[in-house]
Amino acid sequence: MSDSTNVTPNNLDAFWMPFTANRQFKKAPRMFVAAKDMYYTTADGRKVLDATAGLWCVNAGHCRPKIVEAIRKQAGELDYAPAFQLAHPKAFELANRLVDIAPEGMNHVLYTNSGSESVETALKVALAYHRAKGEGSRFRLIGRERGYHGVNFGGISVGGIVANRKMFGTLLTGVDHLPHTHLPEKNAFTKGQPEHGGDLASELERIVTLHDPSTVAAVIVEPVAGSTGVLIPPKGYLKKLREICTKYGILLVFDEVITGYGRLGTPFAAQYYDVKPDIIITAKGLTNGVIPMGAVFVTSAIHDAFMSGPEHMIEFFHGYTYSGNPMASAAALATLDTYKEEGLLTRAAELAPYWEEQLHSLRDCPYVIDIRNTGLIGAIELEPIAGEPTKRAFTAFLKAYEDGLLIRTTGDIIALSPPLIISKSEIDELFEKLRKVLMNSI
Ligand code: PXG
Repeated sequence: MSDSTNVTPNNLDAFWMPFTANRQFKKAPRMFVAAKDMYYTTADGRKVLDATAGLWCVNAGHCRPKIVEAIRKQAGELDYAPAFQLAHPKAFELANRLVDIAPEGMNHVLYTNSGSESVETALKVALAYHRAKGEGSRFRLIGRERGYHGVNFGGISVGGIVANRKMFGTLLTGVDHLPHTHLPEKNAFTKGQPEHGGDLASELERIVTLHDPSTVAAVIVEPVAGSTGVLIPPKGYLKKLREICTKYGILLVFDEVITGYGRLGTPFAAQYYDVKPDIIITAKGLTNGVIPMGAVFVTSAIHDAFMSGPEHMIEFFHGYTYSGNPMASAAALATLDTYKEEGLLTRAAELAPYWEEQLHSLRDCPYVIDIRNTGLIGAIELEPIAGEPTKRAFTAFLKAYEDGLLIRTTGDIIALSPPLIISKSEIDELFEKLRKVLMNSI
């Protein structure tokens, strides 16, 4: 007899997997069939400690009862309601709850189904806002090298990951990029915010002046860049970006897809760094990763700029079939309840010192050239094997998986971002396992 935990599909060919080495994976598949709290269960029945919160999304840990129950209940009560010109109460209740935990003044929420869609939504709001105010000449968008803003055309245009851009033609026009802030020769083994690189924010002034400020609509950055290997903002950097944006009437957009919902020990990174953007992009942790959903926060000034013209007219020509859909809204409300009841939106602040100490204890392991951290995020950068970039870290990933630990790698960087429910003894287990991997296998 088989049950859902021991079924192995007999043909892996049809599913073209995302961001995966498909041929390699299909020769030796890695499958999860169950999860609870901090652990996955593999198809061959092993427990794997989740040091990545899935893909930075399962902030409250896996299969949490309130969230499971809310989804079950919602599925039997109201499965779907049209998103345009009609609604259901939970979408409004959720927006109010979100505004309550957001930085002051971020009073309105647009729903999406992913981080990538949140990015497109934010960029479109930014362009349309200036136009609504009679400043349609502001069409330029400024991103940053090594930025990741999802995989849709706007996001890869403002993004700064070469591999994600080079195959896809001309992308959006009118985009420029700030330099990235990764300066390992100066900042290696920094705990928290690096000392060097804050002045790189001044590059924004150069770029804006080059194009003329009247052509620039928005600047988009991740407060902490996750996908390109955990790049923590140098001291003063984000505040300086804010100053320059304010000076020239440019919107500042924080992409908080990974930093949102407690990752740094405050609900959002904007609060952690005490810098107020005009737009905040979120997804992932909003529903604990359980049902796809994103939310874009905007200030009243942005929202109100659209609320003119005849009242029967649509104010903003944008939205998705599944914007704020009932299942996702129910999952998000239960997620926020779980975060609140367990203090998870601030728990990373309590754990951060212990996390930092344990993480940096790996400094003596072979090939470690940098370790960096903030909140419940950590990165270990390894010296690449000559002529074979990414291989050392990927080998560590495979070995860790075999040893019962899920890590994430990007290039030769190991990124760690466990669920915010992790205990000190699970932190110990994580770093004991990782030390063994780094000492023995690569
Ligand atoms: N913005 C940021 C800052 C992200 O980190 C997205 C947008 C896109 O979100 P969606 O939901 O469309 O994937 C992301 C996604 C990793 C990793 O391991 C990071 C992401 C996704 C998958 C893996 O670093 N971030």
